[in-house]
Amino acid sequence: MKRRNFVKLGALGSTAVIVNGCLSDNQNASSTSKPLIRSQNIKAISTWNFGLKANKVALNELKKNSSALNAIEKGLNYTESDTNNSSVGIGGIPDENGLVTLDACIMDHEYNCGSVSFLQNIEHPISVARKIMESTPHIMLSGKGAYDFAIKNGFKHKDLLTEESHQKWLKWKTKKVKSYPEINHENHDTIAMITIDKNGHIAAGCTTSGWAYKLHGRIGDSPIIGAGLYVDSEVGAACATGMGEAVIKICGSHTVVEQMRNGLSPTQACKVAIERIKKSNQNLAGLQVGFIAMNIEGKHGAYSMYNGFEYAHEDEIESQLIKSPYEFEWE
Ligand code: SD4
Repeated sequence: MKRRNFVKLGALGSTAVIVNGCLSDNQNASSTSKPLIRSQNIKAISTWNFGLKANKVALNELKKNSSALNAIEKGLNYTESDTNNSSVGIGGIPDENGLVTLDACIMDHEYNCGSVSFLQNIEHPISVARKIMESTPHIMLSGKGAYDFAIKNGFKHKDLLTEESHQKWLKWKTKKVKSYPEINHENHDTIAMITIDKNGHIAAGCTTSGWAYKLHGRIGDSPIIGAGLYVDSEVGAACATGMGEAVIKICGSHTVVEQMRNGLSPTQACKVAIERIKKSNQNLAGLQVGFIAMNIEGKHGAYSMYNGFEYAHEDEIESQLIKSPYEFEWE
């Protein structure tokens, strides 16, 4: 990781937001004294700029009266197949051994969830996670077991390492001092998505090839229910992106949902989780984490440790890329 200085923004963090019209005061409207009204306006939010395209696919699904869960799967399948994205599915940056290993999980409005970790050679880990959720008594399958399950259930073996990712890995491998790329949308990030359907049901999913050049066998937060994502139909949903180790330590997405349960807005709730990450890590240099959240009223927000995080929002009226408020700024 390239070392750079960072400056604390403190209270400024939440106000130094470059807003694209969405993180306005109505984001702070929910309170314990006012019951939440379940939104029936279809919408999708997802992490990073590649979320724009995935949201469109999800919205098309929701417009057909399909479920929030179907929209998650279709939207994330799109990104998994997109070779331009180097951190999810095909074209994902490999681990230190040059192998693309994938983590994903999915959750619906009834606490049903499924997850795969350390999965190789399967194009659509999110669909395998859903299959586990819907056809087994289990929640998580990992490694070869997950792969065998996928093949048995009709998924096809596929080489996920593109020539471009392979070349980058070869270059990285020959470096004397191995450094890990900074976390940004070009080299290291998950797509995580939250959707609401016409019935007001909320669902979430995330899928990733994880930390670039990670140790072989490393599993991040993205397949861990409560860390990578969490859904509670009484409250809303949250998802994480960034340094998975930091997210796991604080059960990040569950923390965000519980803060919304206590009356905080999605943005405020995400901020509380980032503050907890600050407390639970001594070295914050380069430790980028971003959370997105949506409550059952359809209000949404995000918060990240550093500048640079953004999320995509789409409903029947507009499609936007929204810059997240953040705690620290890279100098
Ligand atoms: C992980 N949070 O594996 C995931 C994915 C990621 O930046 O790379 N996020 O830690």
